Amino acid sequence: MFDTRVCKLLNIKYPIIQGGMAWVATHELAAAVSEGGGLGIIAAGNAPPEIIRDEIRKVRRLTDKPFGVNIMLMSPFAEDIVGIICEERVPVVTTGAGNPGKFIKMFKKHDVKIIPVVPTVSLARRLERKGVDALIVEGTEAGGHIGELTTMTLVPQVVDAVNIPVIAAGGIGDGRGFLAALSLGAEGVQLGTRFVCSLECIAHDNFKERIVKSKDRETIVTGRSTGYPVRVLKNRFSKEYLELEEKGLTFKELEKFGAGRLKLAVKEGDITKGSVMAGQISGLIKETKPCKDIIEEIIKTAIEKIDIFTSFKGGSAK
Ligand code: TUI
Repeated sequence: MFDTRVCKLLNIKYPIIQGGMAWVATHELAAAVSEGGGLGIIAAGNAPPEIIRDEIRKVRRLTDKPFGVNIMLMSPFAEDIVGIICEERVPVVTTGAGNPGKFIKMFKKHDVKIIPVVPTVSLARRLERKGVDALIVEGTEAGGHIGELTTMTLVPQVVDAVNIPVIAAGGIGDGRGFLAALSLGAEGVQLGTRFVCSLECIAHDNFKERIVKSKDRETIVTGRSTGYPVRVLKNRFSKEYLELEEKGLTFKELEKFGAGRLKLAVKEGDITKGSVMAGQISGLIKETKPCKDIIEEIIKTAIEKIDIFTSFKGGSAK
């Protein structure tokens, strides 16, 4: 039933892709998602290239299923990471925080499938012309670095503008969100925050608990003044960051203030002074469980709910 182009392209059972979250998306999480029938992703973040080579080799020891690497294009090591992905023959690459245009030829040459995250219709069109395999269309509900438009509005606009498969991201955390995304014309989903709260994710328990305990209005966006908006959960760090933005600190000064904060939250568990990047779906997440269970529940719910559409058939719109 969920035999979409995304499953065929990526050679996976379910069209569920894990977000490429810096510090969080390690080989442990990637292997668990891939073993569960989705596509696990190792996030390169700002990590040095050799660390990522090691992560790629480690994921291969844990699973023989397809997996991918996410390149954060603002990383100083982005170009070297591209080289390693090609050398190691990684099957799939996702990109974020920029335009991967200049790397597309290199990926094609090495038979690496390329799926960029896009926040606009114009970038989606441009990248389709350059030959990318699919697009992750991410709404502003997502955690971390975000665009302006919501998933609900952006996904159908990109679906209408391109012919390649679209994967919806931002604000999806369960089977209802999955089915909604398919209704908008997406052929797969990417989940970030939901997989943070998984058993296999190496994020500190404080980080996971902060998400599990959060309510609907607990994310805010820092960095709007710098042109690099980032969605995080409210805490002392985000409050101070916003105050410094109000005072008019420059991008460089704010960058210095924010340096090392994601690692502090994810690895050390300091959820007061660290940056707890998470999406608006945080309020929906009530427990930490294995990736396999997260994936299977999504599929089970979607199959149950799909009956809603068949019941419409005999309705008044006939
Ligand atoms: O990339 C993300 N989310 C991220 S990256 C990130 S990195 C980081 N930041 C602080 C500390 C440690 C690590 C955190 N969260 N999501 C995908 C995404 N890509 N969202 C928006 C975009 C995007 C934006 C502009 C993609 C392309 C783009 O293109 C601009 C252009 O040049 O056309």
